[in-house]
Amino acid sequence: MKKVITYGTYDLLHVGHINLLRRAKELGDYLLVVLSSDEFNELKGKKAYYSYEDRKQILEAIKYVDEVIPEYTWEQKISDVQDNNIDVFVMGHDWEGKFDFLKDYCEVVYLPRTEGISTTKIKGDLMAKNKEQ
Ligand code: C2G
Repeated sequence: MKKVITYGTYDLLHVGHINLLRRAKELGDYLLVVLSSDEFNELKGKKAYYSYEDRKQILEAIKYVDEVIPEYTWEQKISDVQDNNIDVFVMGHDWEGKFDFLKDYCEVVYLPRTEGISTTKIKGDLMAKNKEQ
């Protein structure tokens, strides 16, 4: 069984996330998503709208996703890959090169992002709409 791993906050789920998860799953047979905890989001300078538990439940409902575990630190990736017998690490190309150290442990793939959509854009558009009303 070829196991794939990817990481993220996955807040306010949108087609960019779904496109990433679908293509990640296509690279293997099992997709493990390591989901940023609320505390780790603070480290990343992100404030998710949905709690970790809600974001986890939403991800677990996606047919491409086989398992969701928490991301607490930047440093857990090597042990995550080893402990879960991962074959392929996947991230969007906004992270191009940042995780190449994992090439000693598994294949590393950066996929093109979906243009024109992001959680930040969604939040901004909603705020602008509210101001218009
Ligand atoms: N993504 C994408 N297209 C978009 C938006 C996001 O392909 N329009 C991808 C990102 O490249 C990432 C995944 O969807 O691979 C999740 O995006 P985020 O939730 O923003 O994740 P991020 O904050 O980049 O977390 O340790 C790594 C970090 O946890 C990555």
